[in-house]
Amino acid sequence: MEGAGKSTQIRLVADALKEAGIKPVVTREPGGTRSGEAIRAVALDRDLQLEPVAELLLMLAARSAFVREVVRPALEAGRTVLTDRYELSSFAYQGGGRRLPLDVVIELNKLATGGLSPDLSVVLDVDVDQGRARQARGTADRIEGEEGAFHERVAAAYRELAHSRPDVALVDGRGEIERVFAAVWEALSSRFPETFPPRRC
Ligand code: T5A
Repeated sequence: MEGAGKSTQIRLVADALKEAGIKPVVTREPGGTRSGEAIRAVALDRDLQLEPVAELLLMLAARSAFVREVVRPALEAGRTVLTDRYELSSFAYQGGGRRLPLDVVIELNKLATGGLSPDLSVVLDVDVDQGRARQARGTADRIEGEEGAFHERVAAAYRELAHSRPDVALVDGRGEIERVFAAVWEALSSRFPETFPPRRC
């Protein structure tokens, strides 16, 4: 969700991994490649009007390059990849928020990723207004600037996905940064203790 603290938490997880001797590949979506950053600029340009389908296809075009240029080579080299947003954002924003049929979004996403899904997606759950208040900096981009009802649909879709999929962990993102980090690490550590060893936060 917007302003939920993803960038903050991914930085903390990356730092903790480095302390444990693992240097992760940290990246973000849309973006992470030259073409992806160019697509990001278009997709988030508040001066453009885009149909929901066009928005989805832009996200998927960026993802296709991202998987080919960043994620697959990193995994093949044995690296751990942490990404700030991935396919779950399309399911929640373009499926839930824009009301595109979720089964179609999922199928098209498979085409873009070649079926490469994350081992785990962590969703930071915050109240929509709280997240947007945290973001209060500069001008809102095209998607951030959507009405509250849109963001509520996105949040509801994330919660639904978290409840229905075992590869999604829902973490309460409302507390202090360190407390949220402890919960994020626990979600990772309980599933993948060799990569994310238990720690006393
Ligand atoms: N999108 C993306 C789609 O529609 N479909 C897709 O398929 C994909 C991949 C991307 C946009 O694209 C859309 C969704 C998005 O609208 P983005 O930049 O990735 O945009 O997403 P944003 O949510 O806009 O990212 P932000 O950087 O604004 O939010 P973060 O990363 O969630 O939050 P963060 O960590 O930067 O924190 C924001 C502020 O809150 C503070 C931080 O210090 C910072 O000031 N903060 C806290 N304050 C109090 N308590 C805490 N626990 C805090 N955690 C962080």
